[in-house]
Amino acid sequence: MIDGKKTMLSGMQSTGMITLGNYLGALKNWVNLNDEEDIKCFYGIMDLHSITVRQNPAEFRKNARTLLLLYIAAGLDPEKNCIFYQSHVPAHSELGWILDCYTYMGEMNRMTQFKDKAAKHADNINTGLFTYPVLMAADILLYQADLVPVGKDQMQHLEITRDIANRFNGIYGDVFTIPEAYIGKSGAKIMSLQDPTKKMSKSDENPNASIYLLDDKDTIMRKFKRAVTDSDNCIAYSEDKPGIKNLIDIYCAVTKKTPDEAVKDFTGLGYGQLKEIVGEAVAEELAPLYRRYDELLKDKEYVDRAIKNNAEQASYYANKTLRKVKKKIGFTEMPR
Ligand code: ATP
Ligand code: LTN
Repeated sequence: MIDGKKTMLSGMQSTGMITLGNYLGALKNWVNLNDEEDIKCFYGIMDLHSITVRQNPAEFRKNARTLLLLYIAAGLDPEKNCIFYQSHVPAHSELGWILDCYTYMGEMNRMTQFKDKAAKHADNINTGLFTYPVLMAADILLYQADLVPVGKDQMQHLEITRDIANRFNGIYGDVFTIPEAYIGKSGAKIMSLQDPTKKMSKSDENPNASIYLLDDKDTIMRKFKRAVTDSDNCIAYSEDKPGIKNLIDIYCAVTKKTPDEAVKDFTGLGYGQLKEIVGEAVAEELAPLYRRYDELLKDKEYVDRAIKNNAEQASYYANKTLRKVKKKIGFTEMPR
């Protein structure tokens, strides 16, 4: 709670161009939630998390800026919401370290994202990758978040955040709010267009596997045209037909229809037509975002001012919690 309002925090890593999966599974839900309820919202560009995987400096800086502009372009107003770079608020790193000392190796060893990422980056299994969930816990607990909207893949990280917070509160009294996960209404998991058994991911090496939020209409249509399906040529919503199911899920997330309604829309059509309709619907959904992004690119002053104001606001709340934590643990205050 902050100023008597429920508090929400979420974020994404700035590791690459965000995909339709990130948009439909996360960003769009944040925007919907924002319209629905009177909540104090914090959205981080989680750039400290991003360096668990090696980044090219120039690309890294650009990706972080693009992510911020896309948050705003998608409908998160930086004057009503606190949108900030994680690295602008040093309290994240500081609380991250403190919480490392209240987290067990055994707990981190169970994290499936660590196992997946370690397998993918076998040449760089750094300790940051291992303690990634502790930094995520710090992100959440610093703002006393009640709600954390995330995709299902992040549930395990949220559970560990609750465990760490309960452990800390058990020792020192009520310091942290215990956060709840918030899985949004359109929380569909969007799958890769090239391998519909794998999730669509911004770090996929095959650019045809993902729709990126700044892809133009031709590119979107081409990628859908090439999407992997099956050879039945029968449109049905079934786990046995992952390629078609994924196209229907995307269509439903964009049009707010149910799978039954969608299948009715497609009666009598072939796969080619299905792909075209889904492509059109996605291009239409993303067009305003693209336009707004372009306007923001030209308004550097407005964006820079928002970054600075929001970093100050985030620091204010984060430092408040951090001071409390340090006092409880017994750190010596600097003499005034
Ligand atoms: P990376 O490829 O760098 O691991 P990613 O594309 O898997 O990244 P994350 O940065 O891990 O994305 O996730 C950002 C948010 O988007 C999370 O809330 C996550 O649940 C959601 N998300 C990611 N991929 C999908 C997807 N394919 N479908 C639905 N939601 C997704
Ligand atoms: N691990 C998250 C990104 C993230 C996050 C957070 C999400 C970092 N810190 C705090 C919610 C709350 C992911 O989506 N990969």
